Amino acid sequence: MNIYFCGSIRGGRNLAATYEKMIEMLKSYGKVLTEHLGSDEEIESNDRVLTDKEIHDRDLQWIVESDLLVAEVTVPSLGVGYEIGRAIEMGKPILCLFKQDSKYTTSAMIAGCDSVEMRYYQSLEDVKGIFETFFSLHAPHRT
Ligand code: 6IA
Repeated sequence: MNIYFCGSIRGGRNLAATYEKMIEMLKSYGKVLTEHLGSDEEIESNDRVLTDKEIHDRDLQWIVESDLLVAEVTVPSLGVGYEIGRAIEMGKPILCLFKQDSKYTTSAMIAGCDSVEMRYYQSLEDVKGIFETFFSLHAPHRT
């Protein structure tokens, strides 16, 4: 099971620590192709060696290779919105997570989209339950 995790980079790193914890949780369900998203150091070293085009083309190829996409959408990010749109076109199952009581509001284009499962959470304990439900539906035979 290949999992593509999306989280804001240039949109703002306010929830980077949360991404890191989500990625750790996701690893029990499969291979997280975008493990670097939880680590500022890895993103920076990535950025030093890859051009924007190389990042775009590599990430898009990973979306093609993924079985599903999990996106933390609280911090607004053009890149995350773009990845969700491309994954919708590819027919991938998509789970979007939004942190309740944050200073942000979700885009209507994500919250109102029938092709994504939009879930709101307060704690990582909530996220755990959300992942269990989502993966039991989309990856019921995992080991
Ligand atoms: O627009 P954003 O930068 O917030 O878009 C974030 C999303 O696009 C993430 O879900 C990533 O999958 C992807 N992405 C954008 N930039 C990068 C990147 N380097 N490395 C890997 N994935 C990326 C940019 C480094 C940055 C510190 C300038």
